Amino acid sequence: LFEITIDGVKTQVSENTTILTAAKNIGIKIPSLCNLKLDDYFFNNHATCRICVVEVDKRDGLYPACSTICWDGMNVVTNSSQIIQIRKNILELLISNHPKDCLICSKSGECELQKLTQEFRLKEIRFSGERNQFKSEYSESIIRDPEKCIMCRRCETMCNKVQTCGVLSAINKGFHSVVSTVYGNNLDKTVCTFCGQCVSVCPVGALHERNYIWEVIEALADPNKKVIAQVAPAVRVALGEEFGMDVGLNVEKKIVTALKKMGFDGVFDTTWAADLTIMEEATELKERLEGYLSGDKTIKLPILTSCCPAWVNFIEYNFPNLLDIPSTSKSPQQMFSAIAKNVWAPKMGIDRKNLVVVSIMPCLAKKYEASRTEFIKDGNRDTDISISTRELADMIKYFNIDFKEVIGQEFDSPMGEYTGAGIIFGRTGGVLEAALRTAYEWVVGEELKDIDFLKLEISKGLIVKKVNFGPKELTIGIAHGLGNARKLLEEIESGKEIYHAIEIMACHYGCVGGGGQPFVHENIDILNKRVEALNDIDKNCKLRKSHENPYINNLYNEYFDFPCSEKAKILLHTRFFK
Ligand code: HC1
Ligand code: SF4
Repeated sequence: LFEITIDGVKTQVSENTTILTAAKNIGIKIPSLCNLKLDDYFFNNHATCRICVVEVDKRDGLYPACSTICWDGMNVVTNSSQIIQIRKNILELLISNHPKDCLICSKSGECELQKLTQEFRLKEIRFSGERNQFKSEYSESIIRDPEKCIMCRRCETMCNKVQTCGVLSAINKGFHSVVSTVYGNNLDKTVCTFCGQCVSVCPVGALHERNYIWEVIEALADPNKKVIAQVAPAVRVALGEEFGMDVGLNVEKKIVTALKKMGFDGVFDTTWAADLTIMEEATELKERLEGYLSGDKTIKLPILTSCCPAWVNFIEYNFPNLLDIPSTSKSPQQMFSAIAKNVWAPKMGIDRKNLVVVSIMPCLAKKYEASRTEFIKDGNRDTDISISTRELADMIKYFNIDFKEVIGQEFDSPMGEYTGAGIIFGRTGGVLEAALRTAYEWVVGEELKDIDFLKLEISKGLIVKKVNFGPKELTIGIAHGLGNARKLLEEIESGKEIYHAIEIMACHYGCVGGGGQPFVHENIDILNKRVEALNDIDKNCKLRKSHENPYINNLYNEYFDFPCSEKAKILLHTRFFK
């Protein structure tokens, strides 16, 4: 530890602390734009924007606070007439080269450049700038507006260092510099997984979701269409943030009422389908485990969860030789829609072409998943439209619904009832935990009394654990972030460690940190609170194991007979493509 002084306040700092962090620790705010530290998982310190300049020891020149490491006895001034003039110049230069369509920008209200401009009370831009002439680029999930790129390079750090996807990197010089894909290709012509984590950290509107709100509203306005919604587990513990409600508050009942007020004919729960996914996936796990333990050399382990569509893209692009090990069970989104279109609609006398299934997801890759050809029948998608939590918030605002005051109601039945196992799908480790709760009882043949037996520390991002499974011990791996997934897959390829089951989620903390969730900016604690909220819902559920869901059991009795039956394989399973 050594002592430094910031704006006349003495403070002790440890080695390798930046001025920005030291100031933050004593409540002195230095404006910054490119710098972003979420936790050990994500740290962008390219020092490109220079908004955070400060004076040090009355020396000549200014120092970027984000990348200058403190030294003993240092004396820092964060605001002086010189600094303020320079900051104003920097901000003006940045904005001179930025489109000024803030009124209709997708990031308006959340944009960190807009916020900084307001905080600085900037009233003029003296420079004309030399605007980049980059084209916007569209994919099913994500839109890139390179004209808005401010070269903070957060997306590049996320895509390359954290996700190890290598899709985005800085090109060109001066006014022409921008973060781009290879040859400026559309994201869908690259190995982009559509994880949307770059969108989560982009401070401006250069990367944002493709918005499908107006397609939903058009369907709602069409008298010939029946429109139903499915709501993902993680949406309910994040949507309230958009309306100033407590972080982690479960607003599922209010969501149902809000959607009904908009004109949805049915509002169901993806969590119900998560229980269905577990029935299929736990059966696969049981069959593969029993085969493997009996010495059948043709059985391959580990089984990999496959409900995260960005993760599926990642393995398809990067590890095509491992495509025979993921579970073939469809994701809950796709299971729900398959049942809605093929079982529920005929029962209700609705032609599948007149039924519009809207999924409300914390995820941007779900938009892409819905468009995959294996989920389209005779030109009609199973999931017609997927919108994000943020898009749902916007829709509620368009419809002028006072969300805070709305009286909640239950999801429609059936396809609305869930167990605690389904709800924890929305956080890291939850899918595997849910599968093991069921597989334990099926394989070991006795009741699992200690339901919380996994005790996961999910903030670690990569968990390898031995768990007691009756008389046997299983080795499981759990990863969030595709870089962590890569480490596990490389271990499988090398045969270094024998895993029995692995769960992978592309996003930080799982779906609660999805690319379509309300922005957390630098407040990682929000993700922890969303996780705790899902855990609380699980703990308060009367039923906490998917195989105890009576509505799922009815479906098997009436339609599929048993999990992984021939009928179930047709409707509830999928395949992967090299
Ligand atoms: Fe997820 Fe899933 S948990 S993928 O994280 O398996 O998006 O919430 O809906 O499909 O249920 C997302 C969340 C979600 C699916 C489920
Ligand atoms: Fe990279 Fe994910 Fe963004 Fe695609 S969506 S560019 S994979 S961070």
